[in-house]
Amino acid sequence: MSTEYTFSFGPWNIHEGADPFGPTVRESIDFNVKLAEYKKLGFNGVQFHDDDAVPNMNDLTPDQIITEAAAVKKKLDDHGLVAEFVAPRLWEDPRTIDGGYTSNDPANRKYAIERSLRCIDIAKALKTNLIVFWLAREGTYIREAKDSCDAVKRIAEAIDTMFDYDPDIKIAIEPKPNEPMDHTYIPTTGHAIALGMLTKDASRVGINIESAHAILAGLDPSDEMGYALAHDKLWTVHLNDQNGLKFDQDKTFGSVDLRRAFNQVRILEKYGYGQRGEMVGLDIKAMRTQPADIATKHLSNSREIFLNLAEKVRSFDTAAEAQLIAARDYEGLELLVVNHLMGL
Ligand code: XUL
Ligand code: MN
Repeated sequence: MSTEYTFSFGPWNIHEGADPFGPTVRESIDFNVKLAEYKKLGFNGVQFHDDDAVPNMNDLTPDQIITEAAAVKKKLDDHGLVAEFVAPRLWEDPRTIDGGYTSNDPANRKYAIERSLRCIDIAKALKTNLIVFWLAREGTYIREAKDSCDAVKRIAEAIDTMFDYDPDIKIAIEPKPNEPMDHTYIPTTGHAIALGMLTKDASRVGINIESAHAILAGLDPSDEMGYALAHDKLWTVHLNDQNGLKFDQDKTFGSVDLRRAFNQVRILEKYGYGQRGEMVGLDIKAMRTQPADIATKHLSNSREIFLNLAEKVRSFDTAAEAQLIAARDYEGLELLVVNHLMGL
């Protein structure tokens, strides 16, 4: 059965182009204007950070936060869009400079947990039960600064507090090995799934695999997906691409390594990803060079590349593939794949 894919991206994927060495190069686009772009670009799902939905949330009471989030839900309805997930943004506040859940300062840990509970309130108001955890600053710049055993337990305890707060939410951890920290405590899919076992309910902890993060960990994104699928834990994805080991580039899906992208689509197709409502999420930034009026092409292009690769997966000669595998003729298999991707 061919999957009818539903695509999502976050409002931060339409952005001003600032980098650590230079200022913004494009005007900020209002959230409401961005929402109007989703359908035109072929997307139905909106990914949120908590403060994408309620920008000034640290200045509001819990009730005010819920009221503002409910107003955003109404806007989604007006545009025929749905919220895919909400992620607590725990990496910008001064209290999270040295980590949120893993900060050495108990007051800062308390802030991180309270902020996460407000994130759940926003998710509920937006009618999604999925929370994504990018554990940005839950790591170290130097080994001696924190206790890694304590840190892992503290993340699990924070998850337990969130599970106690709301019986319906599920948490999809988005592992990333580095950046902004030198090392993070939950760098890979395997770490994230095992972390779930330290919580009170492992069945509520799953995975969001970002292609670039897997590549930065020196791993193949499609194998990471296979690992999560084997555990029935692949609850969402952040597809993009990455040119080697450098900063997290968030490039257009398939733009660096088409075969690596083909293999991601191939495993998603093979295991029916999307047939239980999982969305094909993108986390892609337009190049800084891209003029403002065409700074959404990275999103529609990535969607197009994904769908074209899905066709490539469906039209692959699987009989020839099986024969070559049986003969252990992997050189032959290599040529079969490359020729297929070249349209030969
Ligand atoms: C950071 C990253 C985040 C998460 C959501 O590298 O990928 O945008 O996807 O918090
Ligand atoms: Mn991401």
